[in-house]
Amino acid sequence: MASVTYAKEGTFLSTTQNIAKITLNRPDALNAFNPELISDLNAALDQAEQDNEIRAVIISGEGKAFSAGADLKAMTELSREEVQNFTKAGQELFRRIESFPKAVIAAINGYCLGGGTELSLACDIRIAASEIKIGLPEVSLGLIPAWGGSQRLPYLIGMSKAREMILTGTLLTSEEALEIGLVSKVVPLDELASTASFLAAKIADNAPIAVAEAKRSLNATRHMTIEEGNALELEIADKLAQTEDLREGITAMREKRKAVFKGK
Ligand code: DAK
Repeated sequence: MASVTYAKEGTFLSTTQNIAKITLNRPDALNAFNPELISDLNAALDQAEQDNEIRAVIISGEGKAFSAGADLKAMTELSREEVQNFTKAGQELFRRIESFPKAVIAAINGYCLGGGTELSLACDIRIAASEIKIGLPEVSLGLIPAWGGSQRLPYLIGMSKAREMILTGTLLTSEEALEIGLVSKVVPLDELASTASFLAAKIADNAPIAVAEAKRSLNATRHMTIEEGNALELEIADKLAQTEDLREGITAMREKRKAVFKGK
């Protein structure tokens, strides 16, 4: 996993190391995505998924970028078939992050361009350092945001702003990104990691099956009618009603103590 680093961390809320910190680690190429980075990020996600202690994941970038997008050098060296495979691999990776059974937070530092932005769009929460540049400049290169960006962005910020961003390829400042809801929080760079850890800790303190099912229900809104969505909520509520964690949550509330969830 040379192009990605993986660390397990504890937080102020837990003695257990229940947060996975995944860092894109190709700073010399501004963490641009090549096939190796995609494969390494998948391997890091495997580790986070299989580790029952991990309750939330933070993704960030080493150096002055979150990610400058697809590796343009690598792309020029690939055959047509390899480009297709690379595109599919990125799409699958970002779908995996979107439906990952644990919450994923993008802590965006510096440049967040093209595929970097598309990665962040697949995460549950995006927070940004105050000096970022974020956008989808693909059309300025003769491409489109083909790793799910043209599909997820309108859903997150509305079609009007999404069209403006994608068709002009304009990069936004952190304040502009906050204003349109592309990111939910902006903090000074030296507070980015601690803010991400704080959010991750809050999530990690909640009932893990409920968090995973809340993600599933939120993700379903894109393709379901309200009736179908309500049916899914009913199914999930029934499933959660059978969990030990729900009993623990209610008991702890009555006993005025902190709940200890086991993910069962
Ligand atoms: N790919 C590869 N290397 C990159 C890179 C990138 N995207 N971005 C930067 N680098 C490298 C630079 O080449 C440089 O390496 P050396 O020349 O030192 O070896 C190093 O990172 C530092 O970059 P700079 O020297 O340029 O740093 P500056 O601070 O001066 O400028 C910059 C930062 C972010 C403004 C600039 O690096 C830049 O404009 N980079 C390109 C950003 C960009 O256009 N990214 C692509 C976005 S589009 C698809 C698959 C994927 C996608 C679409 C379709 N299919 C296959 C159909 C996704 C597309 C995108 O992501």
